[in-house]
Amino acid sequence: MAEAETKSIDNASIKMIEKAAADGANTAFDRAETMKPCPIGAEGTCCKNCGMGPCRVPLPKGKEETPKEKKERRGICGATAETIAARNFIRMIAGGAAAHSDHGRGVAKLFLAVAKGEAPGYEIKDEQKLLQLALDFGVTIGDRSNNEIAIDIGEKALAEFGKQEGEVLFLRRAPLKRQELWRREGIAPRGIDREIVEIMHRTHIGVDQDYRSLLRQGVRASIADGWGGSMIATELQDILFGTPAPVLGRINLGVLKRDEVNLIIHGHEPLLSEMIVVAAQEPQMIELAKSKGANGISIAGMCCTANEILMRHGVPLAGNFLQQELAIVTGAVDVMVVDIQCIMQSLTTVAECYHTKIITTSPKAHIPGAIHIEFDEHNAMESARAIVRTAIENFPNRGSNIDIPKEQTNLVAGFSHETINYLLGGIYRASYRPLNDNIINGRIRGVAGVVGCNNARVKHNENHVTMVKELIKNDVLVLQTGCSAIACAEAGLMTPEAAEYAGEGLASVCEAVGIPPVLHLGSCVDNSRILMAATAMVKDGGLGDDISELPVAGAAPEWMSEKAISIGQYFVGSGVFTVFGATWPTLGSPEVTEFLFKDLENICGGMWAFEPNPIKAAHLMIDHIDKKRKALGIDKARERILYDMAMRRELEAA
Ligand code: SF4
Ligand code: MSK
Repeated sequence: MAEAETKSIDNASIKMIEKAAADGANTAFDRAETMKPCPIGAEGTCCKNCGMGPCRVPLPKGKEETPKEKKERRGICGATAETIAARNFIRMIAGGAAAHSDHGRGVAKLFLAVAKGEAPGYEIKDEQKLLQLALDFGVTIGDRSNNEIAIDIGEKALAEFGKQEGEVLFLRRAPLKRQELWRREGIAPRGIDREIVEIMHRTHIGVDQDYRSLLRQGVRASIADGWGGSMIATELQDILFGTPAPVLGRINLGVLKRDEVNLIIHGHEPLLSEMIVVAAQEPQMIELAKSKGANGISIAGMCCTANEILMRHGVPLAGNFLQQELAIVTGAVDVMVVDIQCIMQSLTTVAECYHTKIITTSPKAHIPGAIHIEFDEHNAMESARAIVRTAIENFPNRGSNIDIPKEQTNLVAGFSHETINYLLGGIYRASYRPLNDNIINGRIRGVAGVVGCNNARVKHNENHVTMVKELIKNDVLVLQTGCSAIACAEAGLMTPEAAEYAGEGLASVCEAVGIPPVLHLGSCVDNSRILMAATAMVKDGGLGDDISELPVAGAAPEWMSEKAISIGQYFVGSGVFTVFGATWPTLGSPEVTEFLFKDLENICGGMWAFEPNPIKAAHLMIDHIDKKRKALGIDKARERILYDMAMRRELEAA
């Protein structure tokens, strides 16, 4: 038991790590022990961009490098450690931005098909948001039907990906000062695909060989992700499936049911999972399940698909990235259906120890050993029914080796940017004014976006929960997405009662508005909601003219994916100080690291930091928030409040 306890802070996961060991199922927790990272690659100084390499140019350890040695420390083509580290870093951005944006493209294609009446089963659910987007995109509303408007929006959205000139349209949503900065610095993205392709071109052997211009292109591509591909995904998904509103849910492996068919939906896109949720409720499916001896059909989510269906339907959430194999280890999962991103190839080998069937659904994501039932937007309901039927048929094949941990926790999710607006200001005068006022009067010190993955190199969920508790204790309101949101929800931080962990000022606001101190904003692409929330704070006034002036900070304390690097870079590129934990991929080049951690502040108003200790990282964020409060001249208000509290404590003690 002691060994499993060193791998996760979550009791349900600890139990399943133990069970996996007993069952002989090899998981990421085991592989992280046997597979040690290459120290040169980890620091970003290994290049394999051509057939003469790989070339390794590590920083010499334990001795001062002479200027001659530094000059000669190059790859065969002459590339320096700076060039190699910068190329590797922005190739990560390209990978992450491509993943988010291809997701956005898929949503735009479905959106257009729905508008044209070619995707039965789907409909436009949020008319208000449709009309808002029409205004943003300059689409005529007049007396046209929703579908006519939606066709124009869908075509404009799709065109954003292949656009060659001009600017990504959603840049216009940013504060004016930010737009001007992007244009002045030459980092306003022209088209989404173009910026990603340009990274691949510039990083080819013998093209861009100045780390500063390479890194600037990285910023430009990341902005195309956050304010382009990801924002398109979020906006169009909201119009198609409904903009999330607060919803009560349950979370952790304990949501699996012993007496029901368990179907887990894992990945990132809500396109098919929305249909699976509907198919599982059809009377003929429930009848079929009963005929196989089950009491019903239970759907649970995993990773970001989970966040999507939780936010809109309250579907229970089984866990985050490092719990995907552990769910199968329960022995109670009849089907795990996956789409794209963050799906471990080992799911099929873990499943061999049990009865679970793995079903892939995306034409872009196949896994040997899985069943492939391809998602066809023109016939989505049929694919969904086939998947549900497969799960039901597999229910009788469950063995006796079943152990579902009892752990499950309540959470409140569904905090879209619009919902926060309504909750704070009321439906008729929706506004961020109360948030800004409480920041100005010091009850709320600032706002932090804490996002990102699990990383098998650090104890599962520990950094997320420790950092977020420290932030709310210091009156910082926390906005979350992705696996970080799942980690904190599992720790019980997403209920109004969690205000007990918050400082007095933040707790008083949470109690007055009726919100938890930690708000769940959705999946990885929904980090675009955090950009919109920050923009709304600027536009409401009193906190400066740009995102970089706000008392806000970002973090991904257990990041691992390229998408997380792209997200972090667009936070920074939008003016937000952003701290990553776990590991940092440019430490082999002090110049590149210095550019990202310091010089970028002069270009973007935001910069990166790396701090693996989550408490220290939280205090870097708090210090930054205090620095911004001081610059805004609102630091005194908070000091007064702190003085009052101290006085009160003294009085109580007397
Ligand atoms: Fe080596 Fe240059 Fe080829 Fe990279 S591009 S592998 S540094 S020769
Ligand atoms: S799923 S990108 S592990 S957050 Fe979005 Fe989680 Fe990171 Fe994947």
